[in-house]
Amino acid sequence: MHPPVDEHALDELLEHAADALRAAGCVAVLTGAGVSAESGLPTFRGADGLWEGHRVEEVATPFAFERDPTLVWRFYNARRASLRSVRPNPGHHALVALEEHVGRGHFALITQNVDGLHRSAGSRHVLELHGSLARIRCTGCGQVEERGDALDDLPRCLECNALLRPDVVWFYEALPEVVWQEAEDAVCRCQCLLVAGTSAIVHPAAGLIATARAGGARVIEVNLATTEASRLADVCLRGPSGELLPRLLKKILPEGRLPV
Ligand code: BV8
Ligand code: ZN
Repeated sequence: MHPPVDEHALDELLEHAADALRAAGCVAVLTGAGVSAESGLPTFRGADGLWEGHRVEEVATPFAFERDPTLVWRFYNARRASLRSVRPNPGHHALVALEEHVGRGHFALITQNVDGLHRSAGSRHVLELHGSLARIRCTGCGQVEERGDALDDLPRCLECNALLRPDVVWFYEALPEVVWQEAEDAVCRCQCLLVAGTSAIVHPAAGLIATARAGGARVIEVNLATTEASRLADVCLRGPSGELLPRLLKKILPEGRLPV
């Protein structure tokens, strides 16, 4: 668990972070699995870093799918099933309020998460770098569709009978070009990048933090622990995003009030 918090020091840091956000005309946010932890979804590299007994880097690859598509589908079907019982947490809702406060066209929420919780919380401009668990893609005809329902362990395309796959970006696969370009543009344009709930280990997503800094942006990190992003951050807020993001927004929003 994270170290005990000195409330006064934390509030000062929250004030610094609020100053950086207030001064920014354009804001970008980069999130990882940590922002969904308080919704009950396990992170990738948490205590055991295992998913259903597997390391994500071992099952989330095209080679694993080619070798044993049933194993990969069982891994994804378990995660898809858990989505049906989770809801956005106050951290997700705080980011919706931030987008509304900053204004469309001046805000981008870039996420590595595939759980769809930012969208279901109401975030509008969401760039899903690694795809979405609820979407599937045909390995034959390429058809893509939202399939939130339960799938069997070897789902096939109704059009061409080829194997379906989760529409997520596996390791050693390129990120979707258009989404990636938008994310790069957003961090180049922003004056403040808020990095929340990511270990900043996976590239190229993690590289966006250095890109923002190179463009002169202030970087704020919200995380339970020190990460690869911490050395690039102007302000490191240590604690759970579901608690710190609402506190940060209350400092920025007029009347300090978060929409319910
Ligand atoms: C590519 C979708 C090339 C699937 C995912 C060596 C160096 C650099 C790069 C590489 C390298 N070797 C290989 C690579 C490339 C590789 C990579 O980065 N590997 C890593 C492991 C080193 N990258 C790739 O393969 C990428 N593609 O490079 O392609 C290419 C180019 C052209 C043509 C062909 C190929 C593709 C990467 C995408 C992989 N897909 N997910 C799925 O989800 O099943 S990545 C996966 O990791 C998830 O998307 C996840 O979001 C992402 C990052 O993890 P985090 O979100 O950061 O989660 P993590 O558990 O690590 O951390 C959670 C954090 O939250 C912690 O810091 C914790 O303290 C904090 N936390 C916890 N609770 C809370 C909290 N914080 C706040 N509040 C809390 N309550
Ligand atoms: Zn097909």
